[in-house]
Amino acid sequence: MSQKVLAFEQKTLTGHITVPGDKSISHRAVMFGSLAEGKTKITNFLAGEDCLSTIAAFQAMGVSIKREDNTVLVESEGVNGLKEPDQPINLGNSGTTARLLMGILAGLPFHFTLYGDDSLSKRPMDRIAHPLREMGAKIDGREHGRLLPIAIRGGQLLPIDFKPNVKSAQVKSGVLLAGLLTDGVTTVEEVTKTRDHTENMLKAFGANINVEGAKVKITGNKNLTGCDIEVPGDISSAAFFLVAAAITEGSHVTIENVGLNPTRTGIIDVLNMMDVSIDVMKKRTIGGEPIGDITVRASKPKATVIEGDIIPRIIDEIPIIALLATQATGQTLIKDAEELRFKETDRIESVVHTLSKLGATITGTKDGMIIEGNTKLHGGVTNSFGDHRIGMMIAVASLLTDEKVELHDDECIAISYPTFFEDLHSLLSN
Ligand code: SPQ
Repeated sequence: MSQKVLAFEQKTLTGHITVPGDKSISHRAVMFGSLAEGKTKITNFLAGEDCLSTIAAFQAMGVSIKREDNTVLVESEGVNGLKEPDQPINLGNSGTTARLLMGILAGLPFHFTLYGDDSLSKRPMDRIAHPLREMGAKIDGREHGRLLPIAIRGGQLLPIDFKPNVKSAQVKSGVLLAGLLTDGVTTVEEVTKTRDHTENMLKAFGANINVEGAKVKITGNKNLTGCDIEVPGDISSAAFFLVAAAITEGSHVTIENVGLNPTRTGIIDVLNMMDVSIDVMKKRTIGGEPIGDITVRASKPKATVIEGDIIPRIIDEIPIIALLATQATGQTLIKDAEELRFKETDRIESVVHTLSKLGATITGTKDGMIIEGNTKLHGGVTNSFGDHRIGMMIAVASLLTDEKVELHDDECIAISYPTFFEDLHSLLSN
């Protein structure tokens, strides 16, 4: 495990950067390209470790996938060209690969074994195994299929009408992908809308999928056709620099070509709610997804209450929002975010532990956190616990400390943002 000493002399961030491609969209582009007949060219692909696990999984099923830097070419004969893998499939650290892939594999006439790293092996898979079993899938694994390693004997499935009891785009997507491989109409009805990249992109690949309010309907057994996908910059990665600029004196940062899908832009709403100076410009659309440039200037943030339907729209940004709240005037409350407990770490526990170590006054609750503002943070020895978003939160926190911050296990940042430190250094050196 590697470690970094974070001690920046210059702490003002200025300039323009682009962040790497969106992780959720990159995964889906490889998966749907592999299910589609013909060629799919993916540009601005995120070559982070999680998305590389998705590529390897489909290569193991015989799909030709070639990558040169951030461009990926998928050539597939479609669903009928997929083969049974010779070996168990390693999902690494990636929850998205696990849950979406389970939906696909359940409908293929083969046997699969899936496993992941220590973190992924603790994350719940029953949320997707249950509806897939209802559709007729044969799934077994540790704790009756709640935990990886998991074995799937795929085959002919039946469509279902499904109302998930967790707010999860991965569960919705896994069921829709299983639905794609059945005869008939599968419906997923969410209480709170989660990210909708699966719905948008399946349509672009030619699936018969319709969104009617909170309901998504997919009619199965429709062949997909390869297409070109340009991946927007990942707003979840941009969030680290948006917050860094807001809380460091004199900063002024623009992040270009960031994805602005409304199911993902809760961070912009939160920054506005907290009185951060933020502008979104040059709004346009690429490959069916809205994008734009976001500028943030150093601000005097104010505390807020974050709860309800916004939570799925900021779920991956909550660690960095918690850091922002330590610098706000007043007490910030985050509620309804129990899903944080099922991420790469229990992100309520890991955020509270880490920020407390750096001097924050923060308390974890069952479903969120209570964070006191106006806090002077100090240096210390920290650990990402293998969670990329905790690692990046620590790096941004170190911009607020007079003393050095030791970050242990920093290499996990490559899971979603391999060039994070290069981009940070470039903004600090202007
Ligand atoms: O893929 P993974 O490991 O689950 O990654 C995370 C992340 O922080 O990058 C969550 F830990 O993002 C998820 C996100 O939280 C990616 C995702 C997707 O692409 O569909 C959806 C969200 O998860 P969920 O469980 O709410 O559906």
